[in-house]
Amino acid sequence: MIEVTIGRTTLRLVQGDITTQVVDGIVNAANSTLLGGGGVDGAIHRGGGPAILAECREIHDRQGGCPTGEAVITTAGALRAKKVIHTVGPVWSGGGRGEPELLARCYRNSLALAEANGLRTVAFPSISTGAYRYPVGKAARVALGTVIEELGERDLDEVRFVLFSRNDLDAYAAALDDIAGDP
Ligand code: AR6
Repeated sequence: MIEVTIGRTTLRLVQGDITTQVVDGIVNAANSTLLGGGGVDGAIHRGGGPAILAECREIHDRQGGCPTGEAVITTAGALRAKKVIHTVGPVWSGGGRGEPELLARCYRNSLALAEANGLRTVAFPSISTGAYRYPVGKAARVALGTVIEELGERDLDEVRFVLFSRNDLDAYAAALDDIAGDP
């Protein structure tokens, strides 16, 4: 585990499964339909049960899903977290189509939604670096750079990145080292 303090917030990098984290809110790397998929999205819906999809469906019917870079919030169903924040990362297509800014908006909007809903502890997966093929080293810099910038504005106790593989944890650790100095 890697841990640094940014203002009043503890920023942690851990390797693990986001669905088992004991935090107020977990973030889902969803798609714009909000109606489920594979990867972390599939794991969250499997673990949380049908209550999550029911709320996603309501949002889908009300506002037509969720555009890339935006975020919405639902129950976490049977998961230990209280809420799931669903955000839609960009599909990587070389980096020249606004992918870094869109990815940064996922983190910004998710943190704003967390704070607006009174969540004190929030866990993120590595958004866009699976099915959406964003290179993990580049994504890690955007993710950590954005979160560290945002933490000046937000009243949160902990932001945790839950990386599924050792390789991803190493990429995030290297990015944190570059951005924040020796952790
Ligand atoms: N806990 C933490 N991280 C996980 C877990 C888990 N249980 N499972 C997978 N990961 P992806 P994307 C990691 O593909 O690239 C879905 O079908 C995974 O190893 O879940 O944003 C959606 O519906 C990778 O590092 O999300 C969308 O259609 C990271 O989570 C699309 O995939 C993200 O991989 C979104 O693609």
